[in-house]
Amino acid sequence: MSDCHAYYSGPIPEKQYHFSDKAYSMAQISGDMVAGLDCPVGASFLESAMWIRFFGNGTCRSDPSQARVFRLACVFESNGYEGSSWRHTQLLNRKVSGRPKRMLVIRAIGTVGNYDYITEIFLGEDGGIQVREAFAGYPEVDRLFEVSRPPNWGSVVHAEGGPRGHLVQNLHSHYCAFKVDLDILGTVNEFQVTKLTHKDAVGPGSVSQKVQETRRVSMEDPNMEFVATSQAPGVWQIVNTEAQNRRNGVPRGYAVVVGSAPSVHRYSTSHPFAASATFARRHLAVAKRKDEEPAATSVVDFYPVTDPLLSVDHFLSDRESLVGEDLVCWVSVGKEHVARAEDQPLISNFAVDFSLLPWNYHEQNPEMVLTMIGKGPEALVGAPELRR
Ligand SMILES: [Cu+2]
Repeated sequence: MSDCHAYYSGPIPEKQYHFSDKAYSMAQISGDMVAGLDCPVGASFLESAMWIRFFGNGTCRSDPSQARVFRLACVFESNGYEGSSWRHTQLLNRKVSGRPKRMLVIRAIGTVGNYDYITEIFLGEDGGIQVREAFAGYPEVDRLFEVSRPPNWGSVVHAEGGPRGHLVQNLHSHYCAFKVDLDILGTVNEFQVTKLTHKDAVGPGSVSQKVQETRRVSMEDPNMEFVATSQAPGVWQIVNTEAQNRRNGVPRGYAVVVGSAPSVHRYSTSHPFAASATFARRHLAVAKRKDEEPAATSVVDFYPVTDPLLSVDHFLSDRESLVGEDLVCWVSVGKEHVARAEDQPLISNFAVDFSLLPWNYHEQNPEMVLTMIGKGPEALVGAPELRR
């Protein structure tokens, strides 16, 4: 994860504010992860160093020489709790076979103040990787004393009036940037997009039908915004054209699939938040990998800026070739947070996610050769049953 941003609305435009949560280190004000709450009892915990200490008078000190260890992450195996990875009922005899969904789970929790960020990576047996970012904690609020009509910059979550005013939870968003440095069988890769469109009817009596079209994206372009939307479904994938799948002859690759309700920030490019938030204009940007482009944002670009040190738009603006190159996917997943009464006093954790799925990488479903429940689709129907 490269950064998480939050953009808050306000009662007047001048009271809008935003957070680059990387500025809070995403780790140094965290607490230890708890067995039985954050991870199953028996999970392996990974420790890291914490060198910021808080004192009772509200001050804090950063002193690496006084660092202590804390439980930053855990790793465990999830064995079938999410159902099956594949399942089949044989139509003729209704016998069932399948493979319980087993995953290696890596979970880390970073606190930034009011929110805890729960970052999870699920490694599946088919080579698929799901990345999930869950938000936990409490949103920022403001007060409103006169309510002639509901505020459009947030939701009243506690109507009290009087000297304390009404409590309004500001409309805000969460956008997290991930750097996905995919190397498909080496670093000579390219980026392909498959789009679903509709082909017109060819003549009287004919009807239109949907078709799939795959094209290569040959160069970086800051104006190209890959946004997962129901209006333009498709597949984004990084492939190695020199490594063909032996079964179907197409390039082996991995797809980037946005899994959660898609949202991108809709600020105009002139908005003060927009310059350091170009990653969140789209779900995916693909750029040539460079050492001088290590992260989607810079920690010093906290406040509104016109010329950020790091910006996905800048990465794309030199329009370099994406063909036969070492590529990086900048993936952004996020959510607009409209308040509900149940957000008080603490929200229920909610998550956004994306997946990296093998796409013609394997010759067939690799999980079919693993131990299964039942006898398997081929063994389920014997010759005697077919004769019956
Ligand atoms: Cu929120």
